Amino acid sequence: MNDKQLKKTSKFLSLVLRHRPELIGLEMDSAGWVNTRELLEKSKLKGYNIDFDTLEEVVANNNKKRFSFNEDQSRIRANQGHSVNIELGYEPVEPPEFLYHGTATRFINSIQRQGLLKRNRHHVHLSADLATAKSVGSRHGVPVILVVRSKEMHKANHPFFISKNGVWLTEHIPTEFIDFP
Ligand code: HQG
Repeated sequence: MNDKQLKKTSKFLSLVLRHRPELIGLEMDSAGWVNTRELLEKSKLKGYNIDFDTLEEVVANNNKKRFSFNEDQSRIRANQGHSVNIELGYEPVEPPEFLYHGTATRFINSIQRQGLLKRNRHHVHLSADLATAKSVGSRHGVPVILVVRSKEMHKANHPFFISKNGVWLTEHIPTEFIDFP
């Protein structure tokens, strides 16, 4: 399967596994898992004919490792980025000294007032490297990278989590912990 087709499949999976399972009548459990066979059957009914090999390829090769199977591959879920109300069950972990958040210049004034908000998602998303933060920011406009003093924030009792694909997550980042450029 070529990159374009894989990307299209990944986008469709992001939509149903993170945001709108009801679009294809898919049942999702409280941890975000769906039945793999049911996902394929119900996708097909809606005109997305994905076979199991393609699904495996997306899970294994998707550039951000957005999805995971359970052990016997009977269930699948998105690793992060949900807007549906589920509980991923990640354990709190101590973050590094700094984490990075890529955003767009046009949001800066508002972030200076409110801190970083999770908006539609379950968490504010952060990365451990600058390149990822820059590409995340570019999705919204002219990118700007905010440095979050994560260790200090953690010491002040804000829990941090890391998703299976290495995205750092936290509830809200007050402005006092953000270094603006
Ligand atoms: C901004 C991608 C104004 C925030 C990426 C961001 C990520 C504020 C936007 C994942 C604000 C929300 C998430 C405030 C936050 N005022 N703007 N107070 N607080 N914002 O897409 O972090 O490709 O929900 O800076 O790799 O861009 O989907 O979040 O610009 O990990 O796998 O509001 O999505 O992963 O945008 O991206 P998003 P995000 P996937």
